[in-house]
Amino acid sequence: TFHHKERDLQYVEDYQPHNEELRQLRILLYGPAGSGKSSFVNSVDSLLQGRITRQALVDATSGDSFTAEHRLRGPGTFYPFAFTDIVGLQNGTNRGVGVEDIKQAMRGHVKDGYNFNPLSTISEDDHSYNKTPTLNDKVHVLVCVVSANTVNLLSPETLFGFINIPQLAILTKIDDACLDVKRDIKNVYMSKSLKKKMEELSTLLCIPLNCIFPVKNYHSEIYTDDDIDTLILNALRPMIDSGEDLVNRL
Ligand SMILES: Nc1nc2c(ncn2[C@@H]2O[C@H](COP(=O)(O)OP(=O)(O)OP(=O)(O)O)[C@@H](O)[C@H]2O)c(=O)[nH]1
Ligand SMILES: [Mg+2]
Repeated sequence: TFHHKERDLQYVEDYQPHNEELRQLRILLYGPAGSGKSSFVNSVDSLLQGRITRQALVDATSGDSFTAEHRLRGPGTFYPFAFTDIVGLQNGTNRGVGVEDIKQAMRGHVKDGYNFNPLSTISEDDHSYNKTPTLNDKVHVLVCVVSANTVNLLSPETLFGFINIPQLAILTKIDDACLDVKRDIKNVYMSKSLKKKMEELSTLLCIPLNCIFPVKNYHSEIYTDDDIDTLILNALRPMIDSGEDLVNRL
């Protein structure tokens, strides 16, 4: 798994949606504040640019905005996949976006600029409610972002049960959670504690273990690194593939 960087990177760079109506695959990252959503977007951007970039603001939870849109610029134009990040409701707090609203957003009913309210869900009368979503308004892949040191803080609210789009998860901050991984990221698949976290997450979210990807985000690095890139690609490729599969099934 640590030898395919060039091949996987090429695959991602060459990706074009089969369906010509699709402008971009929309990948929704949701997870608690501080779980590493913005850092993941930056990490993908850094991977693609080959240098550390800061496209999304890290540590920037501010005011009432619980969502952000991120398109990634390629050599000529934008890549045909984009990330939306949504702060999920957390245990014991009133901050974040509830599951019902996230479901509405996934179906394409929530227009850009809508201010999510943790205490109420969007109604069909709201002017930000899109009554007739098209393929391009919908979310095509749902990714749960959880930090390896806080898996158990995830609220049961985050359960989506049966939804008609592919669901994956990334486990971030694996360097923080495991000393062996901090020392050498290649130890990731040997770590018993991380394996346990991934199993916990799999049970909690009811998604199979092979849909959960350990990631170390770029957060303090000055240069990109092949091993970090490899894990990011291991997570990114299945996101693209499962989104592409979904669109072709619709
Ligand atoms: N050690 C380590 N730190 C990380 C990693 N990913 C993110 N961080 C740090 O965790 C903190 C939170 O990361 P963000 O990317 O801002 O998290 P977020 O999910 O976007 O948070 P909100 O926007 O508040 O919802 C930052 O200080 C990051 O530098 C990681 O893989 N390893
Ligand atoms: Mg963020």
